[in-house]
Amino acid sequence: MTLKEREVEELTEAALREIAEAGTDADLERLRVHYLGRKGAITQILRSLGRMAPEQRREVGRQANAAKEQVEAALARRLEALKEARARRAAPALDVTLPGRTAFLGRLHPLTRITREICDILVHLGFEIAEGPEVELDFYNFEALNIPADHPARDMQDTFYFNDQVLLRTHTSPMQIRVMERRRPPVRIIAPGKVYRRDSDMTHSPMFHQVEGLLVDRGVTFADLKGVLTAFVHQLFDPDVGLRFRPSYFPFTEPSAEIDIACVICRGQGCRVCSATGWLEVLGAGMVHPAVFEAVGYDPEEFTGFAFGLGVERFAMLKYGIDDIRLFYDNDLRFLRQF
Ligand code: 2U9
Repeated sequence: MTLKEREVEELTEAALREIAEAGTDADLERLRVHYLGRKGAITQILRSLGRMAPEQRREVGRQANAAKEQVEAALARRLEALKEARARRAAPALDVTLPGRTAFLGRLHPLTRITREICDILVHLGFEIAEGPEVELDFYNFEALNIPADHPARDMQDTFYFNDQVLLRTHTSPMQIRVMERRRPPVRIIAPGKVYRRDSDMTHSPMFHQVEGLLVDRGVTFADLKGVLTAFVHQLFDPDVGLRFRPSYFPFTEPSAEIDIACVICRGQGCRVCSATGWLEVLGAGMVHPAVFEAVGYDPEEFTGFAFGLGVERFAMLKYGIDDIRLFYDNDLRFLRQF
């Protein structure tokens, strides 16, 4: 590097350093004149090129032109930075005394809340949660549950079919069949989830939620069913609520029962909600039918079990005193905010 070349290099470095340190527009203007003005340092070098030997002229010329461009760009950048800093200082200061913005708090849907309450109690009693498909095969939804081909539940009036084998599950029971197919007893499971039936009015929706339970082992009796379901109802509603087991019929259980609690509205006196009976039906249950065990390859001589089922919407309506099931699905905030 020649002496001249070193001089240009040092000049450029000095210019860039001074520009970076400049604090005002006037400083920058002074620097521009000093380096790029008519008598500026870089200008003078460019002017002196004509007096140089051709070899040196080419090298110093290239260097001085590059220096000019760099210094021009640095001046423009620093001018812009100073302008931005002034704008920031001019902006109104943050007023820390202003009240904060209200955060909108979400909350759980009443059906989610009650489903969790139901499942929590049953999990503490020793049941495991089992979940599975809503689109089911006829075998799991009906056949394996001892529901014969001519049963009214299989009618097109009651069930949503995709074709003659595939349907929307009408209860969560197919899940218990699937678990029993895979595992040997003891089995203690609950199956929460959406189910579908062709039904729609104030108390019926084409999609609703169930929680069903199944317990299978050696030596399980109806006394176990009564004990578990009594503990469950007492925890969910009220430890003092009256309870009665009524004989009933389901194809998949024998014997079967329906379980009523003393009306939570009138405490058994008789009102509109309990249709003047003083009782509210809350659960169906029974001892698993031997034909169901045979369908999954369990020996009904070796194992017994009980099963139960409940409608989540019905529970929520009773617990919160709601008279129209459709309120759960409208997503009207005036309704949802009450929970
Ligand atoms: C298997 C064997 C038996 C589940 C049961 C009920 C009785 C019942 C209804 C309550 C209101 C359905 O939501 S609801 O409409 N359920 O009354 N469910 S016993 O029985 C089973 C399930 C699975 C393998």
